[in-house]
Amino acid sequence: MTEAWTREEFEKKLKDKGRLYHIHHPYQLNMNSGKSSQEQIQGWVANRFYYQTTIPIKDAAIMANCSERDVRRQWVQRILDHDGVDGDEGGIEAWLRLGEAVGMSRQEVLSQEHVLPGVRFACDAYLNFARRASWQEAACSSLTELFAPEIHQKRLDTWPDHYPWIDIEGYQYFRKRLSEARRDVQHGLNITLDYFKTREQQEHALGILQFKLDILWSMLDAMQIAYVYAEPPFHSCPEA
Ligand code: AHQ
Repeated sequence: MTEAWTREEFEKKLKDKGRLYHIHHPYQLNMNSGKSSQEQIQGWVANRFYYQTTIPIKDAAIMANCSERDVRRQWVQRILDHDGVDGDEGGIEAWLRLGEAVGMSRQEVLSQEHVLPGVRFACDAYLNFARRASWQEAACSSLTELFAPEIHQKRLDTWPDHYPWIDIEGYQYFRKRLSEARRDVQHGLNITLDYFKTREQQEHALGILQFKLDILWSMLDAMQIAYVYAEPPFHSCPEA
């Protein structure tokens, strides 16, 4: 029987997965180094809007599976952060403002007309996982946010100089996630370290985190093919 990792070893194994985070994806590298066109930035914002609107539904699915009041009292904040409350419009509204800041109308972003099949499938896979898995497994899948503050900070540090045409009001979402992600991920990490105890369970948790890394990577793959290689879905099909 392989011995379980200590809590510290397990946490390090989870954090070592950061090596595969989508901050290293060519699409993300291009955006952060100023190489992206307005169309590529708009494509990313419009496609990531589908991911953003999926998150609170995913979190509600986790809450629906969770019988522990103390966990729900904390987890509910994630939904409010995205959907908003009186006095704070929330992340989905902030993302719509990002859409306007990069030159799209709210309606164009809300219409989902730009959402690529690969992005939709990846986001729907995340939501369906959260509905079907235990709430502890779904909490574990949110741990990609261990690496999110760095990616939000990188955008805030690099995009204003690279893309002066983007209205800086649009960056409010990234600023807001810096603190929200740090708070959320501490809760998700504690749930994960407490719940996955045997070596087999710990390895399973690493597999769940890899699944979520695959989701984030696949979303950018779809955008890379459509907006960088200029080979959008069905581009090679005969004209109607
Ligand atoms: O804006 C993001 C966000 O609200 C969340 C929630 C969290 C989850 O529950 O899976 N993950 C996540 C992420 C957000 N932004 C992504 C980005 O690159 O801007 C990163 C993503 C994540 O790391 O999972």
